[in-house]
Amino acid sequence: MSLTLYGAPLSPFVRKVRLYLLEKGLEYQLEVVSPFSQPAWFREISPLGRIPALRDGDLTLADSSVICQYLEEKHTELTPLYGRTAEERARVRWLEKYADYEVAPLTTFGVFRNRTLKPSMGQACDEATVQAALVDRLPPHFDYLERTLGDAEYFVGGQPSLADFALVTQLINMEHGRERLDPQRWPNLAAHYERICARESVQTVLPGEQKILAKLAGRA
Ligand SMILES: N[C@@H](CCC(=O)N[C@@H](CS)C(=O)NCC(=O)O)C(=O)O
Repeated sequence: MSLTLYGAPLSPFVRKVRLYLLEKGLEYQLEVVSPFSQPAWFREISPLGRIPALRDGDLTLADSSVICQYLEEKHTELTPLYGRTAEERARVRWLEKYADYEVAPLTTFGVFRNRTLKPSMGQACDEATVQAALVDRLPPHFDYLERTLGDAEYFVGGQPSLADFALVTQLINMEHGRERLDPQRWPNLAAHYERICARESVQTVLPGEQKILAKLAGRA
């Protein structure tokens, strides 16, 4: 039975699941559901009204981490993306949680929402919130992530994992808000961002996102 992913391409959490599915080679169809105008039936699948949600036959699930971890356990025959040992799995989950709950509120709900989404909906950008995120609040997180990555290519176990994709998906939203990591200040992290963005999975989703961004810019 094929998988249906519900959500909108510019959501970092939807992108995380799309990258996961592409990296795993799992076929899926994207059914676009906007977080701003959801059909009534969507709450049955996602009780909190958040995207993404997934349908796999009779099973429906909400939350990007729950979805990816379900697919990981279901498809043990495919390349692991949550680490290969208990220790690696714990580190991947920690970094995924860190990206989702510490980085996302700043990169996505601070920078991207204000710079890109709000103007497209006729609302003013709160530049003070953007600057507070960029100048005060994000740097300590980037310092921690820079130290944690060190000079490794990937965060955990020498191979790509959800730790990499969960962070990069947030940084893509920051870039959609016209801000990038400073490579002088966070050279390892900036190189890691380029490395992950060069992957086929990311290159597959970005052109569609650029088209949506161009439409949003036309409305601003
Ligand atoms: N922890 C959730 C977060 C999902 C989330 O916050 N999605 C946002 C869009 S990026 C949303 O649906 N917001 C609408 C709302 O909160 O009502 C996940 O990982 O899926």
